[in-house]
Order: sequence, then structure tokens, then C-alpha cells
Amino acid sequence: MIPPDHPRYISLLYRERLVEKYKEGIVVIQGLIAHGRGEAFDYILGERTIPPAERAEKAAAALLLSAKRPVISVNGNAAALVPRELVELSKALNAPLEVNLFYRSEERAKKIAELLKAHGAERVLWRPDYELEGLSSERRKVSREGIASADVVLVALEDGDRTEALKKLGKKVIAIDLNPLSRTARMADITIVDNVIRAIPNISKFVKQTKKEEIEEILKNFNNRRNLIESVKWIRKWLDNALDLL
Ligand code: PTJ
Repeated sequence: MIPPDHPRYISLLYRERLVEKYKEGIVVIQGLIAHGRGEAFDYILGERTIPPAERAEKAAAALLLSAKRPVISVNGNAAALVPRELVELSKALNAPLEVNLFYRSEERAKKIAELLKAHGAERVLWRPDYELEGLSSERRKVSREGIASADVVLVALEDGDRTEALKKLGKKVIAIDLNPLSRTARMADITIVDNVIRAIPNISKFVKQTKKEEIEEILKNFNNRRNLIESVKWIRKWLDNALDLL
């Protein structure tokens, strides 16, 4: 048991959850490594939502609200960390959740769909019936009524290849990635440099708050490259302040 007064309690709790979901066959072992990488970035962001991330979350909500066919793509880690929050966002947007995996197996996709349904999901797509062009990984396998026909796709913990393929197919991509320098971060239309555990509830909050007449202005004022530069500057600032600890 993790003592609640441990200084890294929250972070350790999420680790436990990932390990548990790994044992249940929802998360792949590579997902644990990916999470560790994310934790390192989260640490030098101060484990909070930095202002550029909040701006990106607002822009993401606006883009999702303006979409005709938004889809939320779910992998093993996201399902393990924020199942309830993903379902809430899906309902707020009336958008389907689609299980899309890098290390795909039919059995794991089904388990993830069942986990989401157990948290109240109404629309979960997990049986692909279409293959995306220009992508050789398992992530090419998508659903016709989901990612294949979506105009806006929200992705978390992503590999750059799929973001690139989705962009080439004319879709808008919103990425949640703690690494502001990753290829995904640079390729996406809107990159949220925040932990998925904070980002998903924040997007839901902004989806509920944003008024129709504000959408155009929010999107016009958002520039992903500028926002990524801002994120890196926040890391630099955090590291500068950390020098005082030494
Ligand atoms: O479930 P699957 O089969 O689709 O596989 C999922 C993993 C995560 C194994 C797969 O997508 C993968 O290998 O991802 P990458 O290429 O390691 O990319 C993960 C990215 O997400 C890295 O840039 C991490 O910094 C970032 N990341 C890790 N944890 C979080 C995160 N970003 C936001 N929130 C997190 N909790």
C-alpha cells in the first residue's frame, strides 16, 4: 500500500493502476516504459497544467465542438489511466471512443472496449473494418464509422507516424503528449503538453464552458508552433528555478 502522505502519492497511485491494468492485459509492457518517459517530462513541467497547455486544451475543446465527426482514439495507457474521464468527454461531445492500438491484439482491443463500457461508454468502436493509407503499423486498422471518416481525431500517447498519416488524409489532429519535441507534438494541429490525467478532464470542462460564438476566435488565435515554443520555455524556467535547490 502507498501511504497517502508520501510526497509522490498521486504519481505512485497512477503507477499502481498501470501495473494492475498491465496484469489484466489492458496495458502492454511497453506502455509502462512509455509512462516512465512521460513522468520524466511531467516532472520538469512541475506536474501541473502549464498556461500553454491550458490554451491548447481550450483550443482542443473549440476544435472538437466545431467538428462534424469528432473521434476520440483510445490506447491501452489512456484506457487504464482515465477510463471514466474519456467516457465523460465522449458523452459531452457526442463523439465515439475508438480503440486504436500500436501493439494490437483482438483480445486486448476487446478488453479495453469492455473497460470503457463498464465506465458507462455508449459508443465504443473496437472492431476495425478499414485500413488507413500511408501507415504500416497496426494503427492503420480503423473503423469506417470512426477514425476513417472523422474530420477531427483526438489522440493520446501517440507515435508520430499515425499523426502524419491522419494529417495526409486531411484530418485535423489533437495530440496529448508530455514531450513537446516529439514528432507527434510537431505534426499535430493542436498539441496539449500535459498529462493525459489532467488534459482529458480539462478538455471536458472547456467543452462545457465554451460558447458557440467563441469558437472561431479561439481557433484563430491558436498557433501550435508558438504554443510548443512556450511549453519548452516553461520547462527551461522550471529548470532554472530548480538550480536553487542545488
Ligand atoms: O496501447 P498501445 O498498444 O497503443 O501502445 C501504447 C504505447 C504508449 C506503448 C505506444 O503508443 C508507444 O510506444 O508510445 P510512445 O511512442 O512511447 O509515445 C508515448 C509518448 O507519450 C511519449 O512522448 C511520452 O512522453 C508521452 N506520454 C507518456 N505518458 C503520458 C504521455 N503523455 C501524456 N500523458 C501521459 N500520462
